[in-house]
Amino acid sequence: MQTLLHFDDLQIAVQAQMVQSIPGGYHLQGQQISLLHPFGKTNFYRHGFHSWSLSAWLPLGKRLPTPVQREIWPQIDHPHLLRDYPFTSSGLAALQGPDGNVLLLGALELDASVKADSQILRGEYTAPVAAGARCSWYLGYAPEEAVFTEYTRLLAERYGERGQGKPPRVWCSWYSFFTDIHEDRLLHVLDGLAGLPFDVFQLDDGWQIGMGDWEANPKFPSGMAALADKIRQHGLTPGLWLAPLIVQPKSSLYHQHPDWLLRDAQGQPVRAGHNWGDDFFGLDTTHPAVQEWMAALIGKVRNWGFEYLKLDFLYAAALPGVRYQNVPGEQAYRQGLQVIRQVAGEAYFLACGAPVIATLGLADGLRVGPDVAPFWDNVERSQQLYDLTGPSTLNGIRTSLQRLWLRPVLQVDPDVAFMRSRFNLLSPAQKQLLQDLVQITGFRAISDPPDWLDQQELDQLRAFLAESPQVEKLGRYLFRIDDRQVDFSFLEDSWPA
Ligand code: 9PG
Repeated sequence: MQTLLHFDDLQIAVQAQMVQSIPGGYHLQGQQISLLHPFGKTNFYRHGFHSWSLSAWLPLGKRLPTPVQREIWPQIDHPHLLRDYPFTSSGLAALQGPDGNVLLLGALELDASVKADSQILRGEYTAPVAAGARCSWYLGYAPEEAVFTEYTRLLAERYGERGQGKPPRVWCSWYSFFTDIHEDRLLHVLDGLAGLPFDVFQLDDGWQIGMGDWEANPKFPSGMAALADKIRQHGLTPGLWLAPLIVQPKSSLYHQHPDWLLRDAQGQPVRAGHNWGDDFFGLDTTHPAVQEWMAALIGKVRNWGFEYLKLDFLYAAALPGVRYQNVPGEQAYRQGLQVIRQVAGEAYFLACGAPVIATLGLADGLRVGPDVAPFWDNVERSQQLYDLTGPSTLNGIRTSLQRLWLRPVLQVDPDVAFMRSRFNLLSPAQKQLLQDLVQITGFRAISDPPDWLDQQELDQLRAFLAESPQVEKLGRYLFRIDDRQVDFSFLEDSWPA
């Protein structure tokens, strides 16, 4: 049906199955929703599919080319969204009105996307919806903060809230050693952290045999339980990185259980990306044997003594494909996540590379941007391949800053801040911007080994971890931190030339 919706002076024609007025906006139903908007080439809020995917306000007139490297599309964004890039969005999208208000269309179920041009805003549940399934949407027009807050409230109502406590202060091995970690090196860092107010010591990628083979490799001769024990003896919570939903072709899982992989209509495994020198693939999380295997894996890691789990590359299980149960990608992924959440119990679960909406209510924290790096821009990837998800501080800040609205539903992780000047190409001002973003989110993670810091940097780190400044949001790009204003408006003009 076609109806006219009213928001004070604004009238919007909408095509939907059902329209109902609710406080603060409208509740719509329909597999497809079309809105005729009068805003022309206004600013569009794009929300990427998973943690690393571009989320930003972009003018509808801005032609941002599609990322070039197709082999890694899934690790950039949802392949369907990349086809009409960039004015496509996962779950929700928003348009800037001329009076300063924002029109937000947000899905309340999974597997939805929204796209826009200068006349139409169109929401769609991408997978065919089963008979009787709900296709609900929220539509609001109000000041930006209010309209996002209302949508978040509805998401929290539907999926539940987690991560209401104080976010942990984490030391993470990735942004200093990458995969070059080994037992002695980490024990040395652990000793060096004495007296610094961290909560978690988290091993990242590099401890395992491979994706699918989640056992300690020869660089960890004492085994994972012994290391977890050492971490606890130092007064810290043991944390571990895993990518439980992806497998490498060289893994034993890949050879032993080919039927556990997510496959395409031709029966080929769905490529989830390229990393560690090879393609990697996603698991079919609707398969009962996969669910059993995931439960056993998380149980094993908990038994080793790890109580902070950074689970990465999770989007792989939410890609389009043919599954044991015929459910769309995000719902299939969520089934798997429910198993993980149950076995994880009281452990802190940080989701990374994770479909955003489908993770709500199950993870305690969520990475909300691409990886940061000790340099500002990843020029080859951003300027030449038009990929704004490569590791760089600019890319990290850009997307994380436009995902802060998620904070009421879970803790938002903008990735680590750098204190070090050693092995770091960031200018003091760039380092400060990243530290400020981290303080805005309250999720403080650091990767600098204390050995790499001079005395002044160590003092800065101690203060950074010990003090929680007063933060106030003054605008889309403007914040007050204690008595300083921090301005991120350079992001409005941070697109590839
Ligand atoms: C470990 C890292 C760290 C990091 C995660 C994730 O090829 N890629 O596109 C790609 C994207 C992200 C990425 C690695 C590779 O980083 O975000 O914190 O845990 O994995 O491998």
